[in-house]
Amino acid sequence: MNPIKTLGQFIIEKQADHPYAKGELSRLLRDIGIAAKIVNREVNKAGLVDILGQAGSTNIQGETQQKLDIYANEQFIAALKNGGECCIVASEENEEIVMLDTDVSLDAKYIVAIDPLDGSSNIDVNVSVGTIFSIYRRQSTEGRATLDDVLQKGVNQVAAGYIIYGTSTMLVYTTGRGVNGFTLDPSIGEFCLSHPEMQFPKTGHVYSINEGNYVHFPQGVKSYIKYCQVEDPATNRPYSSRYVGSMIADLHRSMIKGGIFIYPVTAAAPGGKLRLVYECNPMSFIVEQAGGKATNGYKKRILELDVNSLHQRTPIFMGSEEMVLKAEEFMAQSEDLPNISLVG
Ligand code: AHM
Ligand code: MG
Repeated sequence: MNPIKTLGQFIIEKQADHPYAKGELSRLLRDIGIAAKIVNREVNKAGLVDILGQAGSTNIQGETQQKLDIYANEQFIAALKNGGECCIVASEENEEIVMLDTDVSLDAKYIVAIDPLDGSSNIDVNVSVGTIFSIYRRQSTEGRATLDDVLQKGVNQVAAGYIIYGTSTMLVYTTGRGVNGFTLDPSIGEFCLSHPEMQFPKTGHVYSINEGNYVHFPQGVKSYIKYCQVEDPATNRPYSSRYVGSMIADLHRSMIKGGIFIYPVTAAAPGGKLRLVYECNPMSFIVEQAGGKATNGYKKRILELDVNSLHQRTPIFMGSEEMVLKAEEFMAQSEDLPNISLVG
């Protein structure tokens, strides 16, 4: 029987690969792991909301119920504040950056960008949701860190990961040396290494896109969808269509089975819907580290896009390399480039 390796043990082992590391990043990852377990506990009880009380109401203990995405945001920020390794949190839930004003946090050298509960509309229907995080090193050397320290290109990420609260709960992360996945064993309350060195299959036969928006897609996306639906046994077509509506779940499936996830520009979202800093950059870092490809559909790596604002959006095409390249071919053939700067 193989011995279990916990996330904590794995992080310490990996730290030994960097003889000069002082352990700050390891502690930061550990803090995120702890907050993930707390959020997991609440997400698992979400179905009890009718018994325990809706958001905004008061539960049986007299505590006011919170929306889970706000709860998750507070838990991650509190864990990062207590840990003292992070000076700024940039979150989907906060309009502005959150400065962590403790004595130790002021000099901390890491910045964390986070989407505390992505796909949260799926909670009401008991479908997987997740947390996405991204870690940068602070660039400024004097005074307090600022928004400029947050607005770094994705290539500067030191680490990134996601937690998927699904049929089982998993934490998947990279520090730029491959991608490893850990499954939460509820009986011992630990994330245990279950998916070492995750790799995207080079190609797949599942495409993932909100096809309800079809009429509003650029011609290149429409042509690619039609390509996916044509019968061609040699390339395993027609492909299957799967769309959970939680990017983490759709991407996680693609990483294990092969596939492509697309959220293009649409008429309703002319710059794309998904956010660069805390959704697309971290997922793209993981995708590339697992041998996949992540671009804006116009042959530009997501990780190289300029970051101009905290809640900036981008179209995204990511997944198995050959599928992304094929989709980009169709994009390049069509003339209707969107009226936004996508070249970064
Ligand atoms: P959210 O951050 O408001 O939860 O939105 C992000 C989610 C992604 O997880 C998912 O891929 C996408 O929005 C689904 O959007 P749509 O319903 O437009 O297809
Ligand atoms: Mg989100």
